[in-house]
Amino acid sequence: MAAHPRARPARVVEQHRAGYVVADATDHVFDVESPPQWQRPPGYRRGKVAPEARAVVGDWVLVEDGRIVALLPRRNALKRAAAGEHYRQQLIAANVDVALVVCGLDGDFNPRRIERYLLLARAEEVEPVVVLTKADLPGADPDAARAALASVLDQGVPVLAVNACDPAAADALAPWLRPGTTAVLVGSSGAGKSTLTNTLLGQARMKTGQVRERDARGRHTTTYRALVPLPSGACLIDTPGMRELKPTGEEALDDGFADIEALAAVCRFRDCRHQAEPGCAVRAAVEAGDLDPGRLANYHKLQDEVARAADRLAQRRGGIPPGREGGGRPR
Ligand SMILES: Nc1nc2c(ncn2[C@@H]2O[C@H](COP(=O)(O)OP(=O)(O)OP(=O)(O)O)[C@@H](O)[C@H]2O)c(=O)[nH]1
Ligand SMILES: [Mg+2]
Ligand SMILES: [Zn+2]
Repeated sequence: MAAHPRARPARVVEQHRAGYVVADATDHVFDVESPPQWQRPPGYRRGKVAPEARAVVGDWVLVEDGRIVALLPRRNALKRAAAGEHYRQQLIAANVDVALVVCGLDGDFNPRRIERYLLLARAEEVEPVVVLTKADLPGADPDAARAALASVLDQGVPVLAVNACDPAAADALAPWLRPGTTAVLVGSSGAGKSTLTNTLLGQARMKTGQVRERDARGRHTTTYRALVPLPSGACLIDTPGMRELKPTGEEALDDGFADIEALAAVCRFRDCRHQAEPGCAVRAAVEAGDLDPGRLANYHKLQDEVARAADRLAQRRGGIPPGREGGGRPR
């Protein structure tokens, strides 16, 4: 601050390749340049500043003379690991209270993907709400979908089925869009994130695009993240559809898989992997029909991915992965 006496706080509302758009306290919206150290010098593989140290939509920054001069501390940031050889985090949005996990009740519906989103949200203490769109389409079966998400519902995560084009969707979402709340829409391309944004806004501000007939896949219509103030007084962040959701290694499976962790606590062996060990309470629950085998498989897969990402993260930081210093976890 001392070095920038004329700097003013503003919130990042759009993020483009070339720079940012911010809004200040008077709702004045304007373009700003990034600090030079955030811009990758041509010919360099990596910029001087790590991606997570640069502003994303939802961040507060200090602006002076049309340029960002500082990133203010953030409360949290929804993130995933970026694809590629090197460990890198990709921030989706910062300073968020609620994650609206949008999934169509067409070919897009996938409980395993939803579990993945919930894992990422909880790691940052973002409250997840599952929004199943396209409930109006012939063939949509909200009851069957809710049954497939029984363990998610059991953990207190709300699951709503809506027609994203219908203003009634705004009423259904109202409890999570109170004044001062920041909510982010996440989900695959074509799930209906921008359609919901427009319905909540009461006007067609974001471009939407038809999905492919064959497999209900979207065409990546939204290409940048945007924060829009809603009439309700909440802030809503629309994002481009994501293909891949890799954990960063900072997640804990305990919250999202409390049912499996509770069963694991009574397995005969403390280090039971729930594969072929005798006295495994988790496998017994699957055999008794009390636990979805797909959910268990996803748990194993995610556990593996989180552990591997945690190793890569620790390598990058040059330390020992958190919680792995002393062998197994005590019972
Ligand atoms: N009938 C019906 N159509 C919907 C619903 N939600 C979305 N759609 C349609 O699905 C298509 C994709 O919607 P978008 O809002 O563009 O999807 P998106 O999630 O923003 O996709 P990306 O921007 O590509 O990530 C559009 O043709 C919408 O009209 C719904 O609840 N009911
Ligand atoms: Mg969109
Ligand atoms: Zn076991």
